[in-house]
Amino acid sequence: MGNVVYLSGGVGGARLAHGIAKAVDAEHLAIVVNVGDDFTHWGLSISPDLDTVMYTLADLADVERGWGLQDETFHALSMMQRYDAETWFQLGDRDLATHVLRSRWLREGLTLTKVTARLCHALGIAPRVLPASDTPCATMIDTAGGTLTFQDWLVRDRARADVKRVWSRGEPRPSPALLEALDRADTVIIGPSNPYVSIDPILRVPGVRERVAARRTVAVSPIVHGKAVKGPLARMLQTLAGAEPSAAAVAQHYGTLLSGIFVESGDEAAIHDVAVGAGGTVMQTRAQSLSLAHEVLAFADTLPSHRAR
Ligand code: FO1
Repeated sequence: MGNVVYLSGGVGGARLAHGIAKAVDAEHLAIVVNVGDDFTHWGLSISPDLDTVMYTLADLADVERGWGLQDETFHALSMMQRYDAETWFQLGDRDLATHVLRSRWLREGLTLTKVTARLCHALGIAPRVLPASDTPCATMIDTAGGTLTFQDWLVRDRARADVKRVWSRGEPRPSPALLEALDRADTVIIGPSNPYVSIDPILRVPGVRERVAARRTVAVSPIVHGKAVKGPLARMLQTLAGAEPSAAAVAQHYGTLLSGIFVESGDEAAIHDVAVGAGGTVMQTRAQSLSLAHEVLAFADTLPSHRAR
């Protein structure tokens, strides 16, 4: 399988990152993570998708919640409640150490890539975890009631408003490490993440889409039997693409970017112009994440190793 770049966002993306990191040697793997969810909260720089990947790879993640740390307490949060401060985004006490250190190092002038490398090194994470951009590029959600930042829409308002448009605010800039990882990649795997709010923000970073398009690229469908495993994707496909939620609708969204798509067995119907692999894509255990990683990588290896440039 050579050098692999894995694109990740959200909880589903992090789940498969765990299996990919076990299936691919660290020196042949780079995990590129969405930073469109990032925002400032309680005066701290929060990078939810980077933290979800980091905690998952370090086996510290709270598995059923999908984000934050296991064995977490929320005493700081309850004190914030007493001060009548914002508590809609639940930052745990152990989780706060990550946000405090990231915020301090960013203030000291380190890039988000460097900050992430320090945190991952301290947690004993071997593969490179690379932010999609070293500059802010916040995902914005246009709704009938106005424009919301991603976390306000998803968490504060519980994704109530229908999405009319998703866009990125800011000038995203890829790190040299990110472009070098893509230049060396033999295979790009797109995780079972929300294409609109987790993967498109990565593809919009200058230099990323054309490198992915020029390589063997396989996406893992985040829709299983017409339903999103987690989050608002099913409704977004209806409102943004006018499509009923399906693996075929996801393949349609990515279009010619993909060499192949890997779907839940039984979801192969109506997928054209792209190779289709199928297997068990729901990951409740680490064993299922590892077996899915092996199946996806084996499927990718059956596809032409490079694309017409
Ligand atoms: N998601 C929620 O739905 N509610 C929360 O209170 C919440 C807190 C939180 C704290 C730290 C963190 O890293 C992630 C957190 N998330 C929470 C998930 C976050 O909204 C992510 O952006 C989603 O997982 C989508 O990527």
